[in-house]
Formats: sequence, C-alpha cells, structure tokens
Amino acid sequence: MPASLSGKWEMISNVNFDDYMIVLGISASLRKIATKLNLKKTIERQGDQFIIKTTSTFRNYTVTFKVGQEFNEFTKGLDNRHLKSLVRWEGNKLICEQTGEKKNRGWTHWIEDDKLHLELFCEGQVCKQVYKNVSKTR
Ligand code: YOG
Repeated sequence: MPASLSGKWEMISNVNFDDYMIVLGISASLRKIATKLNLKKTIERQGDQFIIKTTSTFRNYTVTFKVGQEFNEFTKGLDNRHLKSLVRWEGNKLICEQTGEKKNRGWTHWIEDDKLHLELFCEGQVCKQVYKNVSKTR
C-alpha cells in the first residue's frame, strides 16, 4: 500500500531554498527571515481534494485543489503572483505545474522512507526539502 501524504510534517532539511527564492525575486531581507524558518506542512486529503497548509512562526500559506482540475493560485505572502496551477499524479508523485510569469515553475511531493519529500522548482533552480512525520498517533 502506498504511503499517504496526509498528516502533519515538520521540516528536517532544506537545500537551495535561497536560490529558489532569488529566482522568485524575493528581497534579501525577506530571504534572511525565510531561510531561518522551521516550516511545517499539514496535508489533508478528501478523495481527489487536497488541502496543503505550510505554516511557520512568520507566515502561513494554504492551497486547496482537486487533482486533475486547473485552478487559480495566488501566492499571497510568498511572491504574490497569480498562477494557473494543475496538480496530477505521476506514479507515487504528486506534481504541480504552476503556469505564469515564471517559467518551469511548480513542485513535486512524494513519500520515501516514511518522510515527506518536496522539490520546489522554478526556472532551473530546485529547492529540496524533507519533512518528518509529526502526526499524533492513536
Ligand atoms: O508548497 O508552495 O507543499 O503550497 C515556499 C516559500 C516565507 C515568506 C513556501 C513564508 C517560497 C518569504 C511554500 C514561508 C518563498 C519567502 C511559509 C511552498 C517565498 C517567499 C509559508 C509551496 C506547496 C507544496 C503547497
């Protein structure tokens, strides 16, 4: 049975985040704050619908979508751009393509060794984050 993306996750590694933010045009002062954040994800799934919440002590960001259904995304509090986004499954990978001003932009999520993996990509830069599961078990 494939492992589920659902649950609560806490970041344990973050590689190339600064270069990813640079291509998004994030200011040096904001990048300095952002690189120090311990990011968390809460992923909820109801059938084809996902809610992904990225939280931190500084800002939060939530995206809601249905797999296979294009939606308008506004990256409020991030780079504040309007995107046309589309999420699809490719094997065990959940892949989002974000069409807009920035080329080759999106992200990929998958589970590997009980960890949540995330690649954030934009214009040739790839930020790689890994999260450990912190869901309460019962
Ligand atoms: O995740 O799109 O899980 O949305 C990437 C930040 C930092 C603000 C976080 C706030 C990109 C300053 C969202 C960080 C840098 C820096 C906490 C990643 C932009 C601004 C919200 C993302 C997907 C996949 C779901």
